[in-house]
Amino acid sequence: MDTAQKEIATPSSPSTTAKKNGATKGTKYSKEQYLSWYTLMLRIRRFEERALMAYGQQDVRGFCHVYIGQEAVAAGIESALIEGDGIVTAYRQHGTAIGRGVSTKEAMAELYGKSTGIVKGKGGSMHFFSRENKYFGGNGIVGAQIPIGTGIAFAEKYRRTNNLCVVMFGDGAARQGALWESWNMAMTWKVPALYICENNGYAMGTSVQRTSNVTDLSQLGASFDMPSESVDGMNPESVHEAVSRAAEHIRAGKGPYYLEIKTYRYKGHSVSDPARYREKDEVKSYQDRDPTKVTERTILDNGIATAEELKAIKNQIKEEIAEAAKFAEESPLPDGADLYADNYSQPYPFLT
Ligand SMILES: Cc1ncc(C[n+]2csc(CCOP(=O)(O)OP(=O)(O)O)c2C)c(N)n1
Ligand SMILES: [Mg+2]
Repeated sequence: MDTAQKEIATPSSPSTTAKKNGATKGTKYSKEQYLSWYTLMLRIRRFEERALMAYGQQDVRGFCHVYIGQEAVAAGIESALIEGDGIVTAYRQHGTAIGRGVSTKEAMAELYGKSTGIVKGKGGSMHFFSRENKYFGGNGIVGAQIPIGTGIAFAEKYRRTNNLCVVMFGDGAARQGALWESWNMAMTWKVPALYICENNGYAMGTSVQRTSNVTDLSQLGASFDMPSESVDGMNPESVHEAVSRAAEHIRAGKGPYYLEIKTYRYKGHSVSDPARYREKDEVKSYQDRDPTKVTERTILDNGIATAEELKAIKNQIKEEIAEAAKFAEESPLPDGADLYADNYSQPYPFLT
């Protein structure tokens, strides 16, 4: 990881957060915590704005699904986890990966398909992976990560660790059969899985209302007796609190927990979607509650930090993202000879 990035980006250590030590007067958390959320959300936002520009200029090709609007989810999850917890998610994943500690340089280089990318330019926008950061991807098949994450959680239980696996998916994936099979097994075996549905209201151009009789997606856990909550996803504080509650339950050995986190993507499904299926007012109503702005207001209104301190963070991020883009542009393309390296395979009959 980039050291410059680490200094301002690493979420507060979980113990600091859990004890809520040093909370600024009138607020729930410490200055360090608020600035950490703010910095991470801004880093993700600026990274993706720069990535969209690169796609627009055709410096980058292929798919690109941005997370803009959803940053508080990644930020609130990270601050509530402990060392060794894992995360697996879908293809709208740049923000989650950066939250895990993937540097903006490695992330940007991956979008450019360069050999310095987080998976050496072989994955692209949807398939980051970082064993070091216990980040298991990045999955392009809707819902595919749900059984994978259930298996990772099973492994934690099998190895008797105190860790859990966060298994993230969208409202569209919530209707995949893979989820129902995984949840049944996860509850039966009480594996340490935290299932998180990022309900941004749409699966490509289709709203939840058009595909689901039950539109309160927090109810989906009921038929498995899985503890479930609905959470405001436009604010890192509410996400952090819900994830902390869920993690406590899971670490006590009581099995899976499910959070439906209500959020919104400001942009279309991917770079090629003009998002004509929704009203401008709807988008604006969420932008008015923008998580970076809400957090900035909390910080300034409560005197947690000064406008100058926030300005310094903004400038640092601006510089960091410009450097990441330069790094990606100047990095070499992968060597064709590496094409078959790092592929996982076993000789038949596979499970020996
Ligand atoms: C199994 C499968 N079916 C269909 C698709 C095509 N597809 C890609 S994204 C998507 C929508 C998923 O929406 P959601 O789960 O809500 O995630 P979001 O894009 O909102 O983050 C679909 C249908 C796919 N990639 N995989
Ligand atoms: Mg969705």
